[in-house]
Amino acid sequence: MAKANQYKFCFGPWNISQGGDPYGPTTRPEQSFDWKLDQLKALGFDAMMFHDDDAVPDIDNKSEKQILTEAKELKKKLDDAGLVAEMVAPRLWFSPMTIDGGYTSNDPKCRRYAIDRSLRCIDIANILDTDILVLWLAREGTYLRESKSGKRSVELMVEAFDKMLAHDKKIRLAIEPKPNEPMDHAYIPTIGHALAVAQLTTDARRVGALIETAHCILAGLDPADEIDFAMTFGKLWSLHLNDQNGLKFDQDKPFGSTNLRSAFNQVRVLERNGYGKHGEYVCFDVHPFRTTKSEQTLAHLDNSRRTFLRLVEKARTFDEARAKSLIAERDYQALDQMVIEHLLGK
Ligand code: GLO
Ligand code: MG
Repeated sequence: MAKANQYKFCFGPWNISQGGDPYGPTTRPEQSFDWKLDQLKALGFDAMMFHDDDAVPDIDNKSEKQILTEAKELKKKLDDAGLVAEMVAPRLWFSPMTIDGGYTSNDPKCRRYAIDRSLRCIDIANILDTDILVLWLAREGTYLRESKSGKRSVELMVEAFDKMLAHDKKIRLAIEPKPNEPMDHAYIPTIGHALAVAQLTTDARRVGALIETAHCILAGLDPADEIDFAMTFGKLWSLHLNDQNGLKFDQDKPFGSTNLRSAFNQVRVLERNGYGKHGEYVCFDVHPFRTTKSEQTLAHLDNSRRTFLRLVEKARTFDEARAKSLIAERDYQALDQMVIEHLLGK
């Protein structure tokens, strides 16, 4: 198996979830943040991802000073555990102020709230010593096409991104595109959209992307191609590997759970493009199944990493020379079978 130290791994506290869905209550008890951090360490992961309110709970009811104090306490806790923060993300989809979107809300007071909260989130990122602010633009879209203007919404997002870039000269914005859910349609549905919007900002070099497997599939796209596209621009700064069975709600299944060949192709392009060489992490944005019992509440994380590492080995032992000659002969039939047999093993 490929050695774990060739890639660095992380997950977020929300990835140890309780199994609640819109049709039924939770099926596992909630665990404390400290317990989750201990498990991350025990599993041998390297970093944790944070929403701003994972780092500073109840953030909206705290003063700026209190936010900074609590962020410093968290930093100490991470240092003591020998762990780091991979990124911080403003959770702009819970508050009553973001019901109709954050940066693209039709209400200027709500837009102000979204920007202010994002700037506080950058302050937290500074204290936690990460330069990545992840922007999953959950409610930047519409339920009703006539309720917002697409052009105006893009302009509002660029305005908001510019304020963040000006607030801190080192922060990098990693846009996490998703085509739908919770909204009917989102304004930045794919990596292409994210990188195009980056060009409109005052410092395009500091606006890049995070790719999530499930989000690409929900957009009807091939996650490996999306990864290749972002890496061609040097803009893949983080990664949420998971899996998704077709066009439905966002499932966040373990990596490789639905389509092993697609997972192999994602790993292969990561290998080919040298993902991780500039310190990027492999993050698993996965959830336990609702049916998972408490005793197995961490298995989806460990399993995703196991599958990833097995696929790294598959990518490294793939007969590239033979593949090249089959490509030259345009014998894609044989190439297809070669991939299948390689994945099936001896
Ligand atoms: C949901 C997203 C979500 C984000 C996380 C970080 O579909 O994938 O899990 O990755 O909130 O911003
Ligand atoms: Mg994600």
